[in-house]
Amino acid sequence: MPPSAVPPPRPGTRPETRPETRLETAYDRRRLRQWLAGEAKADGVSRRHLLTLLAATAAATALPAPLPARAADTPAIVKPLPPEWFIQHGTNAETRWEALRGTGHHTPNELFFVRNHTATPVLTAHDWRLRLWGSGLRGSPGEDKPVEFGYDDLRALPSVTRTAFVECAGNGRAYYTTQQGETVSGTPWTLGAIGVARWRGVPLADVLRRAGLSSRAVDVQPRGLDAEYISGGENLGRVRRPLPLSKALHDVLLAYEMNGEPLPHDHGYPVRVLVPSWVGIASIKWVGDIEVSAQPLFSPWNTTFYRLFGPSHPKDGSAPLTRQTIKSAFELANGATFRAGERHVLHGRSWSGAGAIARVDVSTDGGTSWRPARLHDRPRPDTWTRWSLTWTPRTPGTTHLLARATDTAARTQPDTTVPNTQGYLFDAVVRHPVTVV
Ligand SMILES: Nc1nc2c(c(=O)[nH]1)N[C@H]1C(S)=C(S)[C@@H](COP(=O)(O)O)O[C@H]1N2
Ligand SMILES: [Mo]
Repeated sequence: MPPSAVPPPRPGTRPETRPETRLETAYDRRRLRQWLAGEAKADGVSRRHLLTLLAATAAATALPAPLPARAADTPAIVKPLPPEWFIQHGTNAETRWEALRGTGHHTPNELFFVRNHTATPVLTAHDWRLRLWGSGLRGSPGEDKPVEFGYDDLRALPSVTRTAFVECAGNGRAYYTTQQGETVSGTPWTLGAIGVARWRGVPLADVLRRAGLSSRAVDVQPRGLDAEYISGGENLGRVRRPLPLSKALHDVLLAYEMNGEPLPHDHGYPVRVLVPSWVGIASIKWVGDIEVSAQPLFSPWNTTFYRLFGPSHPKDGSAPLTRQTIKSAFELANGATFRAGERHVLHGRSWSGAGAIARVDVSTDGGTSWRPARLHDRPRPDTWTRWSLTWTPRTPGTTHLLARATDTAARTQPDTTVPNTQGYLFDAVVRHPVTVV
């Protein structure tokens, strides 16, 4: 985090009880409006820094009652994480690709990766409310007088079921280092920060209309009920990220079922946002409230995080990330062994945020020659396509398996990805090491 002119609230303090913070926030919000309207000079403060600052101070003053503190030894993830299924990274758990072998198109809930900024809150549907508020609703209801929906209210509305992946923007991040020699920050996921599920829920568009969506609305910002996120000593508030109204009205769900079961605690029970084809951070779990705004919204999750920074990107970063990139993975352990002279069937999956998968080419000789894989799913957007290819290795030794996908938007996986400091959106062909014995 850049140093900020406004002192961050000390962890454990209730910032909203500090009157000076309220004044600062009112001031900052006015400045932000003026600045966006071209009236304020940034006085040497970068756009990124200013946005970060405003987002952090706004968050600190607008919090629902904090959750009770968790015991220090309470695990961040509720479901079992057997080591043959998951690689643990702190509060996160990555699915092992070899564990997906033989599962169907949809990832079983028990196997689905978990990305938690803090820890899974165990909530009850009975007490849960969705609160909608802000200047983008008719009458501009404040946070203290929101439009409310209970769990049963949502379940009573017409539902939609759709298959979609949730994939972390940092999926594949480890390969920036292992394949490209780059130093990047963040969880070193290999390729297992993705899962595909059948999500059932209510279109966000229907709930927004029932809440009194105004024609002036431009952004919506769902916020999670998990604990506030503290990063670099700064309290960034609860996990939240704005979404343009156009996407919110297009295909976003308030999901309460995952593969035919109520959402598991770790995946957002009782209700999560599901934003098809976009980076995972957009799909806010344990959603508690949604700000609907007539002005653009900012949070650290669209200013500091989830933009591309680095020498090859604009000085203040790229636009906030939206669609996921294109990737492929083998349903194999790293260093899997194969008997020479025998016929093997290699299995894998490819997916893209920009369209369906049009073709997949596989190399079993480290990238020298390529053969098209057989596709097993009718390619569809927002989900992966399973594929296979036969292989009869001849000579014992180590080699690399490579898979390169092309999507219906004509994107093909490159040999290298232009790096960014936070290691997002890796899309290069991954070299999967195997041994022939
Ligand atoms: N409230 C809340 N929502 C969240 C997160 C979080 O930590 N808190 N993590 C986000 C990120 S970064 C990702 S990749 C996805 C992961 O969803 P999953 O844990 O169900 O796989 O949830 C997103 N939604
Ligand atoms: Mo993520």
